[in-house]
Amino acid sequence: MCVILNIFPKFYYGRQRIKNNMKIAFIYPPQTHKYFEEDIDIVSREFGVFPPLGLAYAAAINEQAGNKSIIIDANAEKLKLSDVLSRLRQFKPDMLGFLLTAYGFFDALPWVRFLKKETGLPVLAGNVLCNMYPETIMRYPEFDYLIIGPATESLPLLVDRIKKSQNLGGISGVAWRCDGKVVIVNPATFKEDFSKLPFPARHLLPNHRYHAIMSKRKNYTIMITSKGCDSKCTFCHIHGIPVSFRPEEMVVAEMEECYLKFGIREMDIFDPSFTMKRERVFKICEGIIKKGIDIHWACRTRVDQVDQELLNIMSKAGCKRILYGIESGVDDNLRKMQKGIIVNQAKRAVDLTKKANIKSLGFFMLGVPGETTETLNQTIRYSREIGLDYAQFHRTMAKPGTELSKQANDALGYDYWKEYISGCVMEKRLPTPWMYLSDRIIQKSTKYAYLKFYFRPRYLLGLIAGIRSWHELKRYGRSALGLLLSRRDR
Ligand code: B12
Repeated sequence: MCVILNIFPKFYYGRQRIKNNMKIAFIYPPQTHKYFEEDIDIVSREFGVFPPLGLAYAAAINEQAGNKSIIIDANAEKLKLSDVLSRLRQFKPDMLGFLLTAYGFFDALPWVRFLKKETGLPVLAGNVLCNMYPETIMRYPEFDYLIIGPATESLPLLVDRIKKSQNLGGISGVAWRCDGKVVIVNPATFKEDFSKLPFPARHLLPNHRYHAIMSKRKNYTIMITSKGCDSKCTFCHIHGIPVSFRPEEMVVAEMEECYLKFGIREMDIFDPSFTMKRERVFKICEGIIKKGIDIHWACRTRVDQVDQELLNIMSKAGCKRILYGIESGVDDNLRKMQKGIIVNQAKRAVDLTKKANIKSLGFFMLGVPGETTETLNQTIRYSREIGLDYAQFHRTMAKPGTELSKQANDALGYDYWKEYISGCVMEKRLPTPWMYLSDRIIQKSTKYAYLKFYFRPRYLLGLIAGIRSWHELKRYGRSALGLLLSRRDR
């Protein structure tokens, strides 16, 4: 029989056994740059301070079920462990919650260890890493419960059973310990039902703390209106996530809530491809315009998923920036990474975007399958030729769950991400068997690409003319200096 008995921590000694509501403290530790990240160090550090959306969803789901949540964003608030402890003493939680990503696992682990030891509280974790490697994570005795996949149904059920000290059997999408053994029950589906998912608990976030390097207004936030993607790019694992959409009226309602309740005036829509469903975007934009929501927003999409009519209405609805996955200036490269576009489509999308009075940012990947010195230079040149307002250059890295990571694992002879999370291998760059160029060349080219793009005199003048605040100026200044002076090979 497995009954949950470990919810009587030091904080609660002598309290009644069955609680009416469960208090969960969701904690986001400071995030550090990692050697295997696709962004170079300076870009990663200066890119912005973003809300931990996954935690905000989990906190909202817990509240919707009649429980209490707080979010301690130690990353944005620059809190130390001692600060977190004193907030926990005030809130008196029953459980601690952490968001686990492959990149952030070893940022979170020491915090989990310390806070669990100090409070004696059980630890719950969720997010993309728990979906991929639940068994590996549960080998760490610090983790008591994992949510695997969407949390909307599993989290309230889990919490309810824990509250009543009942057996956890029969709940899907959860991992836990039972008589010293780990039990993992996969979810029935990984598809997120956005119509049941509450809005993220922004009332628990320090909204005034967030910003992106390009943001111009405060408060700033990020938002998700869909999950998954129907493209099959080899460097991305998102196509493994079933596609699902937040209903249009709910998207508009969430934006309105951001505007009215949280003073949000700028947001980044982080969907992999916001314009995947054209009619949906029209409805969302019409809703924003009708309600007069004065939020400037940005979104990410594919260059083959925009047209003039769509861009015009997006512009009218407050869209100020579109971040396009252009990836390469070489058709053969695009084909090898199964991007499903050709080079000319990027130029067309940027032109149309400009006509709609929206700025465009191009994401480029250096060191992609088949890359040579010539193709590398061709891509760097191309980034300057198509009239982009901003560009971001990524080293091609084998992210967990991607086709590229399979190739890297084959070259290594083991599953790097699994071993990394297990603590058996160090943080390092992964092999790139899909091309001949060395890591050093890609690193140097990435920095060179930034310098070539951003340090053009005419471009710099335009950028400075568009600066609206002292903070913005400081952010750009710091990034520029960092780029010029950085010597660290990260
Ligand atoms: C928003 C976002 C961010 C935000 C917020 C972080 C977050 N995860 O909340 C910011 C900007 C901070 C961010 C940063 C990064 N991100 Co990010 N991010 C996303 C994005 C676009 C959406 C996540 C989201 O909110 N989805 C919507 C919600 C509803 O779904 P969900 O995340 O699956 O959450 C549900 C459950 O998992 C669960 N849940 C989630 N968290 C928790 C926590 C607890 C305690 C519980 C109980 C449950 C729970 O509840 C939710 C509701 O069901 C995804 C891509 C995508 N479209 O999924 C990438 C993604 C997760 N990010 C990714 C990466 C790589 C990064 C960075 C490393 C980027 C970088 N180079 O700096 C950093 C890492 C930061 C870190 N250490 O956490 C990768 C992860 C790759 C991987 N395989 O591990 C993804 C998949 C993008 C990609 N193209 O590959 N990211």
